[in-house]
Amino acid sequence: MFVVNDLGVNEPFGPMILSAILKQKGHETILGVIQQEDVIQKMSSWKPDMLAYSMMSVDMGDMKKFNDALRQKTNIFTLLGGSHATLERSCINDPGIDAICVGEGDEAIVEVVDHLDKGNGKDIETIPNIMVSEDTPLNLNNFIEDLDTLPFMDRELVYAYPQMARFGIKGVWATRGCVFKCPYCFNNRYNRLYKGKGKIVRRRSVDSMIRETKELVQNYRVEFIRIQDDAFILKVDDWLKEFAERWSSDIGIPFYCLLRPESVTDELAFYLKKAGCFSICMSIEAADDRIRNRMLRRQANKEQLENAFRIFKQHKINVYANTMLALPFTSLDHDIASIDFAIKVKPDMPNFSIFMPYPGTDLGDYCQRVGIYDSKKEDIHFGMRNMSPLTCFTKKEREAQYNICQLAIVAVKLPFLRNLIVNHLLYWRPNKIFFIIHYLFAIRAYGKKIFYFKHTLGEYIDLFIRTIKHYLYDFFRVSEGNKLTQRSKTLNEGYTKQSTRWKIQELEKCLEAMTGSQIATTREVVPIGK
Ligand code: B12
Ligand code: SF4
Repeated sequence: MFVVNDLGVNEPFGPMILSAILKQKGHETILGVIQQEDVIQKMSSWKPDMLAYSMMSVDMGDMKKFNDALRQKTNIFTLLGGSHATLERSCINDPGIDAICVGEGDEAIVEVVDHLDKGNGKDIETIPNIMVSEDTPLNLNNFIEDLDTLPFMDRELVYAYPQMARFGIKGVWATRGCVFKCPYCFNNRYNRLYKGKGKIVRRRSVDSMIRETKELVQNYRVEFIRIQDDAFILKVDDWLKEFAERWSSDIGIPFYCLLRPESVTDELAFYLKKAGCFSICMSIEAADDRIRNRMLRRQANKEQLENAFRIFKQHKINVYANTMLALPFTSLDHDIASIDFAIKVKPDMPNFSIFMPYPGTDLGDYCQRVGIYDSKKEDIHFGMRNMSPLTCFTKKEREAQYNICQLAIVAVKLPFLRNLIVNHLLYWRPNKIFFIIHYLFAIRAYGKKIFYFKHTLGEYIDLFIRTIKHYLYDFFRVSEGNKLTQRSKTLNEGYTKQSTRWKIQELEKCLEAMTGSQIATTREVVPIGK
């Protein structure tokens, strides 16, 4: 039984692909969703032999609560995979977890299930990518090179949930891997972990992607497609040209995908439009050149960013753009400069999120190393719409950053309100009215500009209920996540007494550390505990 924390509007591709592989080998699978059903009850009627958790770091708090309760009742074998287990491998120390899968699980999961079937669970640590304790030497399989050998995802696993089946937006994928080195992202360390184990970016054939999408369209309701790859297209090549031809003729459904701004050319936008691209996601991350290009190792300069936005406007492709706030040792002026840049380039959906120092990333580890982040897990198990867990900001700064998250979208959409927001509202106490204003602006921008399709009235109501539920869930976690732990509070008091000059020096050091290669890499290739 696969277990995920929640199902939002995006399907969990990891379990869907692993489930398809297991079914191909004759095994049976089912899904359990911690936030949506009584998984323990479902287990007692379905009687699985193994629980296969697929979790991101944000899910780990909820997952642990569930698993601890489960452990009071049963001794079922538990295997944890996904991005958290891959980068934060010390999670194997949790006595409730029997094994973790590091990296790609496509081959490993079959071997684990076979071992369990044969009753020799003891040898499981000999399976590549699997660790049963901190001392297990990490032996990784090579990256799967030919993605066409993978089966199509098991959609039924997720669409057995009626709200997922009837939702008009469905996801597909074309590539695995991303070559960029963004220090706040999983991929940078992931690639180092897999160094020498194959090509980082692998792409399935257009034919395979089209056949899977056709099957999807024949069997389920599909009005709009989300291509979930980290960076879908990097340049104009034969693959893109073939994709543009075949998607428009064989599928003909509008889609959304993610790109890097420096890859954008007029020709690339032309082929995307030709294929039927309706919207794209392309991040700004920070307006300040040094922060964007040195701390965040992004490669586009301001002109390239402006140019990319202009090109998409010309081709009538809508843009969803992320910007990160509260980066280590930055000031509110940096964040306000990011609002102003977004006002200039006018993304159709401007999203502002608080930087979270995810474990096992270069920037996350740096924050720990210099003592501005308390790794006590309560802090990180929240999304990017909480106050910053970094202790280098004053309470006033943390509140203002949080308000930017809520109100920057209003400043971008209605620039005449920019001064009111930047000079006054940002400094108000965070409140529920700002939260609701954000919800209304975001839902409209997503619905009209990014994931647009014609909804029936029933669907509008359904979507409203689902998104409001999601937001309320966030809303209550936000209040909880906004509290600093006791240790962080003490650290915070110390840091906030420091001078501006000290902060500027620390910012310089951080820029230097992220630009250079001398970054703590304890979790890289060496197995933990060695
Ligand atoms: C699509 C996506 C989403 C989607 C859907 C996520 C989902 N339900 O799967 C949405 C938009 C909801 C999302 C949200 C967020 N995401 Co996201 N997301 C991704 C993305 C781009 C692709 C995931 C994917 O489908 N990959 C393809 C599949 C095939 O790969 P996979 O899931 O990794 O599975 C493979 C292995 O991991 C393994 N595996 C996975 N599960 C299991 C289980 C078992 C038992 C085994 C054996 C193996 C195994 O085998 C699989 C096949 O090889 C990844 C980036 C990435 N490259 O993975 C980020 C990523 C997972 N997201 C990330 C983050 C941070 C977030 C957010 C917290 C951001 C935010 N806004 O706050 C939110 C969390 C929302 C929440 N729950 O509160 C981080 C996670 C970092 C971490 N340490 O956990 C990633 C890695 C990107 C990054 N910036 O580094 N995300
Ligand atoms: S481009 Fe995106 S997916 Fe790739 S490393 Fe950077 S943040 Fe991660």
